[in-house]
Amino acid sequence: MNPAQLVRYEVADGVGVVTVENPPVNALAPGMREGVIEAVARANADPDVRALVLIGAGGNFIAGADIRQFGTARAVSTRDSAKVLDASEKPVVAAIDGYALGGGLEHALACHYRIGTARAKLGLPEVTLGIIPGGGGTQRLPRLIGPEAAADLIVSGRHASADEALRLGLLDVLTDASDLRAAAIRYARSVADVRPLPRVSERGDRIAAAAADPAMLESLRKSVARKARHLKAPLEAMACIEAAVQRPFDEGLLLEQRRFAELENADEAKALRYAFFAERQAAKIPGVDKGQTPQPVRSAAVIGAGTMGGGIAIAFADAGIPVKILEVSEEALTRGMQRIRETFEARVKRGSLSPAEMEKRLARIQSVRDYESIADCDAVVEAVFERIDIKQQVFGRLDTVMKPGAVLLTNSSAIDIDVMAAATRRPEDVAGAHFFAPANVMKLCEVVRGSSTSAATLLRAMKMGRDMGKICAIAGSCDGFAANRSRTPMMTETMLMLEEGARPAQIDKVMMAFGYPLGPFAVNDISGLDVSYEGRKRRAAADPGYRKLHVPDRLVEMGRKGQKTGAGWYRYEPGDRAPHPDPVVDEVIAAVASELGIAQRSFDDEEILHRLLFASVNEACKVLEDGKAYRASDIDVMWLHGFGFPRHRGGLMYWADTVGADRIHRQVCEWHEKYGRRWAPSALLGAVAAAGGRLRDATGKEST
Ligand code: T1G
Repeated sequence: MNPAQLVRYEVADGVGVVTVENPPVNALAPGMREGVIEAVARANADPDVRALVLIGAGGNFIAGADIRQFGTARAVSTRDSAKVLDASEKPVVAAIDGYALGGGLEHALACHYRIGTARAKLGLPEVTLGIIPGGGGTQRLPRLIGPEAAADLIVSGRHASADEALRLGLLDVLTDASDLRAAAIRYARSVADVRPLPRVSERGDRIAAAAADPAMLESLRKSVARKARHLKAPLEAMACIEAAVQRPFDEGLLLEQRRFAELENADEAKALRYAFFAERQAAKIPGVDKGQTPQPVRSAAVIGAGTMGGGIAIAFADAGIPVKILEVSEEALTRGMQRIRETFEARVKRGSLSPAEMEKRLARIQSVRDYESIADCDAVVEAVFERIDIKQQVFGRLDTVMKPGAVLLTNSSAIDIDVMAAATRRPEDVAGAHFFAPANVMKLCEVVRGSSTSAATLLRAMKMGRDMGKICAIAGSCDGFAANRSRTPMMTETMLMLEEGARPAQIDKVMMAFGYPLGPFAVNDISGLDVSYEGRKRRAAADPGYRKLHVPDRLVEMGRKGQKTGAGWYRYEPGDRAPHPDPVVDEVIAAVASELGIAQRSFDDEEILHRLLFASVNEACKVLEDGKAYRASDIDVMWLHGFGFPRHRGGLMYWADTVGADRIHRQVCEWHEKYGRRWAPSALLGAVAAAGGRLRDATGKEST
């Protein structure tokens, strides 16, 4: 958009109305801040204007700085335009509908009054991008709502609802007027003569108590440090909040400015920006018109009340979508419903859900025992036992009963979508909706296209996933699809390194130091060792050269399936999820190693990290080569949201570029010589390495 059109100024009823417009979310493009500064000057110079309103066009206030411009010099910063708003001699009212985020909220904080609609969402999400608010947010927010509430908002980066914002004092008024602009003009007229102007930068009342209570700040700082884990930005934000409490406004502002500049070009911020755009890119299907708007899924069914089925049903209920859960056996259904109730009760106990809200969500989940009862649902997600014959039977039934136009989805984690599609007379309506355990917690929904899946089905499945609060990315159908297929080699190496002398606790420690919240063995204990057991048996039967994983196979055969059986890679005390290393596992490892004649040796941390992640980088390249993902960045999104890959490292392929494709390729070739065919280098990896290119820019071959 032409910068001249980004900011409109007009006078209405003696009020200067400044409207910013940059669709879709009014991100702060170059020219916008200048336009605001100019409008404030005009209004102040015009004797017929008594007050100002700052408002966004198109249902949003301002969603912050334009993230694409980060890392480049800005002629005029949010700090500058905020300063001009703050200093205006005539009162300025921010009129907030939709998003007021980052630099957007900072503009609103620099105004003298804030009026919002029920749709307003206010926040400072900068730390999620590896930076801190840089337009005075760390100084004004604590002065307006107190340091504790400010630290909560700034360090979490979350959005506050209009109700919460009103409660906190972030909004002065919540209006239910249908015309926000008119309401804001009326409000501006009503406060036009109030002097002195209530400038947030001059307020001292909300920080006075904290200034006199260093112990409070100390405990706040500790709590932020605990939550920050591997991130720098939350700690820097906290330092600025402390300055807001202890120092004059201008000094705090200077500190904020310095810290902001240091963070903006650091690796953490670059990786987090990449992740932001990778997520949005993943929502796009190449060659499919952006304008197509799929019908939302308003009612859903889940087949199977096991752990996955229950988790998916909870995710629907959490999103406000009514769901029927079908299980033919009465006993299994009762058990499944009981588990669902327990999951909600645990949340109530933790305080993250009120008992009334729990009942509302439970009421959205209806248990049924026959297929006819789900016939009218918009979508069905099959989550039964991972066996081809059972899946075929289920899809045959669904084809008979489901209304025309319903999307038929499978939560299978490995079986070819075409197998299920072939059991129906509507293969174009069949796709995968692969959730990750626990399905009500993990954000990823891998949407899997079979060879006949229509674009309309894919789009509707993606919309369903988004409406469930999930991040979706598309994979082609193949064993393991894109997410698990690219992760399997890493899991294989974790197991084989055990045979060579590494221990689960050591490997988990390395991966946690890298930034994972849990190590791969602890995660495997949660998802269940038995989940991959069947797949391995299938692969071994199909491929005589398949390298068997004796250690996990034996553990499963001993009944050690993970947390659900009280033991897996670790031992668990009843009612406790803390993993304890178990000598029984060491004995199994020693027995397998001696049977195979493998000598034991020690591993250093870098070798562990590289062996695990290079194996997966190589496989991810093969996924792209085979056309089973559209883009390398989609695989990164899958790793971030399906496997807890540390976000500040961008994603698997983004991280790989920080090591270098060439170095990875050389190492993969070396391990290929040493360990054999499972390390066969990907041609794509070789090509990117030879060209000195970036893996993150790689795209998938066009085909399924
Ligand atoms: N910059 C550039 N593009 C943006 C953008 C932004 N801030 N926000 C959204 N977009 C694009 C996005 O890429 C997508 O484009 C389209 O808008 C719709 O977004 C000084 C320095 C507002 C909650 O962190 O969190 O201000 O893919 O699909 O689900 O302190 O976008 O269609 O081409 O996400 O309805 C702070 C980031 C910056 C807000 C809307 N601001 N945005 O979610 O739609 S730091 C943010 C969001 C800052 C100051 C500092 C979300 C949203 P395309 P969408 P949505």
